[in-house]
Amino acid sequence: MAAPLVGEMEPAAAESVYFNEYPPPKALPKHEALARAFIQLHVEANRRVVLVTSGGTTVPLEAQTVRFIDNFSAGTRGATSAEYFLEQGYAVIFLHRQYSLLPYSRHYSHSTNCFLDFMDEAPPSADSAESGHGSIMVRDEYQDQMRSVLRKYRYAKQNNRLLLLPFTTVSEYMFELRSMAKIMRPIGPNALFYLAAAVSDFFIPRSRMAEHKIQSSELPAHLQGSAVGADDIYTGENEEQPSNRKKLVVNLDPVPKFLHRLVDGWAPEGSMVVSFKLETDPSLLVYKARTALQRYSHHLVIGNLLSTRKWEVVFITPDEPHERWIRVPKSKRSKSISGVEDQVGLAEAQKGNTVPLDQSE
Ligand code: PAZ
Repeated sequence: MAAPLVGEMEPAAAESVYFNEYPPPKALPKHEALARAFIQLHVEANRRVVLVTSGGTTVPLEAQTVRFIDNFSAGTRGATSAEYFLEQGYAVIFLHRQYSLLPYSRHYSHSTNCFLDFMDEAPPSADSAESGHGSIMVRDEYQDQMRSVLRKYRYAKQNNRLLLLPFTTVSEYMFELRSMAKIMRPIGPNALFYLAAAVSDFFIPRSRMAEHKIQSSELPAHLQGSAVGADDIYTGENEEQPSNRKKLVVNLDPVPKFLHRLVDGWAPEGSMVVSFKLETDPSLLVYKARTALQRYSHHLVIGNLLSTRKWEVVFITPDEPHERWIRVPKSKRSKSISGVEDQVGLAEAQKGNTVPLDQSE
């Protein structure tokens, strides 16, 4: 009989197999030290602390990674939600995909909202004309918005309310999540887990991963061993191109679902756990969100569809009404500088800027 896949084992066994297979991320000890100091500070202040996870995890195809599988998430939901939690007085541990959107700076990043478009050179003064170095300033029309974002950012930074911790791969994410949950135990019922990251569902176990860059063409016999070395990666003849080029067939295992372990083991007693469920097929969304809630017995699943996620979500709860849709009406959807519809925080939507789904535009 074939050995069970780690993603199919019961949760405690999957945890020990999975975490023994991977070396912990190099940055973990530093992140743990930062998180301990952060938690101690906020325990003393009796402040609520939320762990927000944000952005997508990668699945490396090689141990010395050249190629990896990724997903669409830019971290908009996580970064936006973190700002709203900060506004509500929470301290935020922001566990995010490296280089994805961050709270506050997200307003001025990437090509849709490039910070350079908000800036101008000040008119030359007598001094600057002489030196040739005039000041740079924010354009008049963006002063108010930028001041408001800057003040909130400064407040969070100066008051130690925001801890930024990056991850890249799915295994780094798992190690970080487990450590942070355990470090948050002293927070008790003041702890909240808000799991908005898009975590890979499939991966190549470390034991079956190629060490080096997978080769796309035939190597001389004396070099073959060092280049491939993965049972999982089949580089067979490419029938459509009968040359020495190879097909790449990748065999992925299911990633173990550690939400069980978070709810029943890692997280502080009495804490609240909110997870997200993303689908593309509208007919599956509520079913999948309900199934997740029943399976992991946590507090809330927020369901969203890829195409409408920026203005429509469904809250699935164990208690009445079990299913509640929140939609931001068209007129309230904020626009970025380029006119692209921006993410509106769920908190904003819940403040009343929403209409029931059946009455919406
Ligand atoms: O990062 P983003 O704002 O583009 O997307 C957010 C999201 C859709 C990844 C998040 O809301 C979510 O649903 N996360 C869970 C995904 C899942 O594993 O089902």
